[in-house]
Amino acid sequence: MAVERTLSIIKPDATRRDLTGKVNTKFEDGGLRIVAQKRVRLTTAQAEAFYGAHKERPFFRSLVDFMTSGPVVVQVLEGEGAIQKNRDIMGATNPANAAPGTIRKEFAESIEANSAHGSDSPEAAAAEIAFFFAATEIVP
Ligand code: IDP
Ligand code: MG
Repeated sequence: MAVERTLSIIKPDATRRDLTGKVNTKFEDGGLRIVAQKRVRLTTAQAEAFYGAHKERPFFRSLVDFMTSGPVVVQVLEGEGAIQKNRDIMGATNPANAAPGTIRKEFAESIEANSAHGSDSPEAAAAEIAFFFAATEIVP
């Protein structure tokens, strides 16, 4: 398995409850290194663009409102098979279906306010990392 990078976002429900450190511990304990990280407040335009693939979904407007409701921590995670590993550490989208010990099982408030985002493919990871970070901001 090759070393990969993936884009992670600690969502507003988690920053509001000061869970950034606990989420990061899950990543680091799971073999992912945080090679870039910044805390930002997304604008509506940024959130709409980032979730553009979901534009036709019924929850799109609510998701944009949620993602702009407070600070997020955007980060690049690096490691062996990082894209799938991050998805495994996050758990299922709906916390009701997430496995024990996952971020979403332990921390998520709802299917929408589910504490973390992770890229779902190499193509998405490359695009999402470039959306938030310049190459010079990623320090392996
Ligand atoms: P993922 O984050 O596990 O990849 P996606 O299907 O890509 O899940 O959905 C993106 C985000 O949209 C989810 O993380 C969640 O915040 C929100 N979302 C997904 N499905 C629903 C839903 O049925 N109702 C409300 N929000 C949803
Ligand atoms: Mg997704």
